[in-house]
Amino acid sequence: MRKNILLVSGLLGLLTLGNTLHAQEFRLSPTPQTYSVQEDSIALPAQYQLQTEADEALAPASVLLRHLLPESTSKASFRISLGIKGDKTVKKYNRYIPETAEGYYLKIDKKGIVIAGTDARGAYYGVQTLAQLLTLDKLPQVEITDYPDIPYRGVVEGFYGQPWSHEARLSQLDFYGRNKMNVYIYGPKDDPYHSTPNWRKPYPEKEAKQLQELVERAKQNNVIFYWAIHPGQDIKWNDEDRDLLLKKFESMYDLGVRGFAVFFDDISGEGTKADKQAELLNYIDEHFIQTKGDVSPLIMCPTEYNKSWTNVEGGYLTTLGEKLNPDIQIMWTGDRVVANIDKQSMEFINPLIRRKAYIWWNYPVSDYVQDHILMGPTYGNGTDIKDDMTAFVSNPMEHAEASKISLYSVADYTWNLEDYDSQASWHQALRVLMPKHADYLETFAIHSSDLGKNNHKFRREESQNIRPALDALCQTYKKNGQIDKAAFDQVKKECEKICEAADKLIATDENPALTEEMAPWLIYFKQLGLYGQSVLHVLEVKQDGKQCVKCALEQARTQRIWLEQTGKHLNEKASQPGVKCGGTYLLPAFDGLLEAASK
Ligand code: 14T
Repeated sequence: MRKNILLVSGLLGLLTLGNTLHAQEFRLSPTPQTYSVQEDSIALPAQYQLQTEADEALAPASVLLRHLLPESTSKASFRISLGIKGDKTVKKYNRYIPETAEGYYLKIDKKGIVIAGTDARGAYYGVQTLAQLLTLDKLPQVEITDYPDIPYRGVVEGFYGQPWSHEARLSQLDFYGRNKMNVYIYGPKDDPYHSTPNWRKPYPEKEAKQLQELVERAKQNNVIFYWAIHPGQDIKWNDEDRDLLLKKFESMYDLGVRGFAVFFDDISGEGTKADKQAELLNYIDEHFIQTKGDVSPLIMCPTEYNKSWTNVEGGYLTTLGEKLNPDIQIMWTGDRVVANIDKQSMEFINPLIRRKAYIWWNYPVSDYVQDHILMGPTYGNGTDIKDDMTAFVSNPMEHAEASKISLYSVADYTWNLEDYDSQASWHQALRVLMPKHADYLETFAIHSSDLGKNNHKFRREESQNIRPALDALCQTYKKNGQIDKAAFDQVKKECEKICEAADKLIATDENPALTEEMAPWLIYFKQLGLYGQSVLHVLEVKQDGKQCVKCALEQARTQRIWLEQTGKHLNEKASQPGVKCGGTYLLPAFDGLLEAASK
């Protein structure tokens, strides 16, 4: 399969992988900007000679390369050159190296491999692309010129609820490195040392040590670790609190942190004043960020962080735009708290804040719909806004591993907006998370996509694969009691698939962290599949007239109670207790059929 594709693409010459190849076929992700491949692949040489500069910034790239290809010797004729624009090792290729920050040029041919980065992170991304190509049986002869559309891409752990575990965070940072995301912002609302009341206090020893470990892991993955503080609910605008905040930042700096953020979201009272916020932030910028010299630009989240909460006449954002030092980044969630971002939303905010907004995308965060788990495709953001923002970070679910479905696609989207294909990216994400159970995972995910009715009026497509059959079956049956045979068979098959997927996913050890997070929903999902089957059984029994209709009805109604009770008693401590999936089309369709059959 793979070889055919490479042959075809070889004939096509230049292509962008994302457009040409489909799910289950080989794709590089994030989708490279330009890519060409020769017809014949090469066998991976047993040994090679590594040529690179001893540059500390290149360490993550060369460590990764040596990990991928351990057999380096000084004698082999096959050469791998790894370097940064200006290095002797890649001098011959200078003109092919992209201008854009974090770009790289990667060339593989019979003589060797060249990985030439625009900068150290670019070189690292070149090696990450090579890592993906090395999963093929043979190495394709490629030439790739690649760079990100958005300068800062990543994740803000900014949700309410159970913060991610230390293990989950370590795994996330590796995932970001592999997928070319360069930002992780630490800001879980329910860490008391991030927010009120303890933002002034240093972390206890154990937490401090873990944060230090995270910073180290981020560095290995070329991810900038930002630590955010959320002081607004009780901050006093005096020198004492200002100095306490700086002291806290200083203690985080000592743990290795080189990126800082101040969040003023979701607060009331004194803390919301724009001029006071600006004064404090400029002070931090001038007396901490800039004096350190090795710290990334300061990030702030405003109190009016979305359009629906913005009172333009009130002047809050105008004040920030005018007063905040130009190098301070301002976050923005779009037209609403939870919203997709498009050209219009960018054209509203950028002039107001007099800089390009730092997008905080509130998806797949589920802290306001905790009875749902959001596993569907990632779609809806504009593909024409790459020049309108400095950053795009996603706020995920408290379910870290499940969030990777969406984060994988966020990485793909933010790297190359125009070539982003949400369906293909979703399919590939499912394969990355559970290679051997991807089809089962897809069955669960397609019915676990929508959020249900919610305060933010944010909805997602759900059960798209079976909607036409469900509609046909329900319509005909409700109209004249007839069964649309083709639709019936399709729905029946889907119910079987649901039960089988639930069984396989609960039992597999392929990705234990993911199974653990999905478990409450899988238990419900199985009952949903059984309920569907019991409803279809009623329709059949009623039609053939041979079996006891009353018994079948009784059975289906009991199964409905099992479903209800299962859903209610799982995830009971959440602020939206219980679990739900298939709630948008499957369950209403089954209920409707059962009601019609009861008449
Ligand atoms: F900072 C912001 F950009 C932001 O989105 N803040 C919070 C965030 O921590 C949370 O995860 C997200 C989704 O629930 O929304 C914001 O929190 C809210 C939003 C509300 F509309 C909290 C209360 C609200 F009423």
